[in-house]
Parts: sequence; structure tokens; C-alpha cells
Amino acid sequence: MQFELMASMMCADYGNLEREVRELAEGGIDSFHVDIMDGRYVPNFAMSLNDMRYIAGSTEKPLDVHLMIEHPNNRIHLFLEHLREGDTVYIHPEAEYHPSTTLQSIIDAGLIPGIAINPGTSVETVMEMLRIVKKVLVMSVNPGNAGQMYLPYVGKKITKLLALKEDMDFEIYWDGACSADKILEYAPKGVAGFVLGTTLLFGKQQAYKETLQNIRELRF
Ligand code: S6P
Ligand code: MG
Repeated sequence: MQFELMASMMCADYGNLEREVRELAEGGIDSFHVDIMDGRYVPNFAMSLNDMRYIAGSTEKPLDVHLMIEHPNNRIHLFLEHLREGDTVYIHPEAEYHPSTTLQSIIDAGLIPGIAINPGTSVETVMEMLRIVKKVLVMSVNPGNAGQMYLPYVGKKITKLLALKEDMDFEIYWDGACSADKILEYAPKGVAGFVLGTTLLFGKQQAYKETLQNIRELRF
């Protein structure tokens, strides 16, 4: 079964970031998920512009940049100018007055536009943006932290999005508390990729290569 795996780099070992990026890339990760938090839109600070630049300069694999910042349009060029074709930028529509303007800036920069949908955000409120974006990142935990519990009510929203994705031409990605049982359930339904954090990938007594291989070999 085909699905993408992204590494949530806020969960990586910052004492060895170069090694982390290399081992994940060699282990077969598809892309690097970079959580940028401003301490305002979400109650936490996580990765920075510099972290993103470092990772972009350390690997040829795509970046998956998840902006959890207020009014991203005010500063989005700072991010866009360091990214490359094939990289994705997600914004949270609630964080912007005119999210379609911000999405257009991402498209104009030649990058892949995405929206991230919070657990409490309904599909109906982002319906028009589904026509603009190529990727929808469904948050299955509240944004701001790794290591949280899965919120089961998000499942119904994924079912709604799955019914819309062909017609509106977008792919669905999973972010938050991703475990093997979620991949087993949602990859066959059509979820295109999964962000892996503390639940499945980081902080284990196992090489990334082995963990990623085990996930790829899950029996559906
Ligand atoms: C949360 C962030 C996520 C987390 C990821 C961590 O605000 O957007 O990308 O880093 O969910 O994974 P886990 O398995 O620790 O929940
Ligand atoms: Mg994220």
C-alpha cells in the first residue's frame, strides 16, 4: 500500500540534528515535517526559521512546513524564499484575515499550498479553500504540542474530506498521535500520508530505518 511518512522534527534530538536528518533520510522518510510555532497562535514555541533553513540545507528530501503562527502573510516571504520546488507550506486559515491571499503567495512562490485543520474546525468553514490547496493536514490533536492523546471525533471529519478529495483535487494528511492502528485504518481509506512523532518514531530504542521499514511492512 502506498502512503507517505513524514518525520515531525520538533521531536528530534537537537543535540544531534545533523545525524537525525541523515539517519531519517537514509532510513527512508519521505519528508521532514517542520512545526513553526509563535507562542501566540498556539501556546508553545517550537521550531524556528533557522531550524527550517538548516534542515532545508541538509537534505534533498522535501520539507513539509506547518506554520502555527498568527497572520502568516505578514512574514511569509521569510519562509518561502528558503524553500524549494516540491516543498509544502500549510497555514491555519483561522490565523489569517485573508487566507486565500496567503495561499496565493505560496502558489506564486512555486510551492505546494496546504491548510491545516484544527480538531474544532469544521470542513464547511474551509470549503472554498479546498479548491485552492493541494494538501489538507488534519490535526488529530490540538495544535501546539507533541505527545498528546488522539481526539476520536476527528475521524468523522476525515470521512467527510475523503468524500470530497477527488472532486476538489486535494490529498489528506494526518498530523497528531499517529499510531500503527491509525495507518492501518486510514491508509486504505485514502489518507495519503502520516506525520510521525513521539507515538511511533522518536525516542524509541530502535533505529529509524527499522521503525520505518516495520511501518512500510504493516499488513493491511
Ligand atoms: C502539533 C504538531 C505535530 C506534532 C506531532 C507529534 O502541534 O503540529 O506535528 O509535532 O503530532 O507527534 P506525536 O506522535 O508526538 O503526537
Ligand atoms: Mg505539525
